[in-house]
Amino acid sequence: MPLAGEVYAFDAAIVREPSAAVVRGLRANDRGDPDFEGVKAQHAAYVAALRAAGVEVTVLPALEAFADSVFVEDPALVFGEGAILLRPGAPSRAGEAAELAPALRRMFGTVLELPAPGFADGGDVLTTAKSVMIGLSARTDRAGAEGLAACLGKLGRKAEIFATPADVLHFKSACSLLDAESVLVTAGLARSGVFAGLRQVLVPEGEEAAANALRVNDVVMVSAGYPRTIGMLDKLGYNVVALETSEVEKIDAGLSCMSLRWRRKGP
Ligand code: CIR
Repeated sequence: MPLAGEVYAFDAAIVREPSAAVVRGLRANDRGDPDFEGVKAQHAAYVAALRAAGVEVTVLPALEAFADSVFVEDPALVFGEGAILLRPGAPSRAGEAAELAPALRRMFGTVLELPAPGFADGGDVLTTAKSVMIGLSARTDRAGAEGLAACLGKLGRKAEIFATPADVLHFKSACSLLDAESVLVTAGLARSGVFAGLRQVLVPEGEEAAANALRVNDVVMVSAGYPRTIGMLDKLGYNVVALETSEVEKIDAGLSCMSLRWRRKGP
């Protein structure tokens, strides 16, 4: 298993430019289409924040055929030890893993593929110092989660499978790692008891979407629309970077979804 600090120490990331098709991105509840220019601006600020946090970011070109392809976190999972090509659970996103494969094969010595059958989205995976947590959701089924656990075993990682609250898209829509001992979590997911052994920091009621924060090296990126969460994390001593996510939120996305992050292994 990784050293505790390694779970948020990243020096490399992959992102993908949003395509104009992003305005047709999947969403559970329609709050209007996102604005393409707005998504591009929010994405650019996110990439700049990753770079400012010390991460070397590889930017892949936009894919017009895949409306949600800017959310690279879902079709793959990456670690210093290797990458895993997943099988997204939404039919319109099924081809995204093949689109990522060439870049992953260039950048990783080991690239595993999720065995059939089953589906798994990277948004359902939270890596902690103790294990790789996989949430079952509308996108990640039991067969996919078990196949993923087997792949993780090949990379020397222990996996644990949990339920995702019914009202959220992905496991990580409701939680994120703040540091090796602490997780930012909605009250609903906290109640389910999945985070035994970790300090749970609850997002204030009404700011549930803020739970998808992103710890990268010394900073915690938090959606700018949630001032009470930002104030709380600030008071707890975290180095908060607030980023606008209002446009990507219209298609159920947040901060973790827009990158694949890892720490390269030394020679
Ligand atoms: C989807 O429904 O697949 C996209 N509109 C949003 C994906 C968000 N990804 C994530 O939470 N990891």
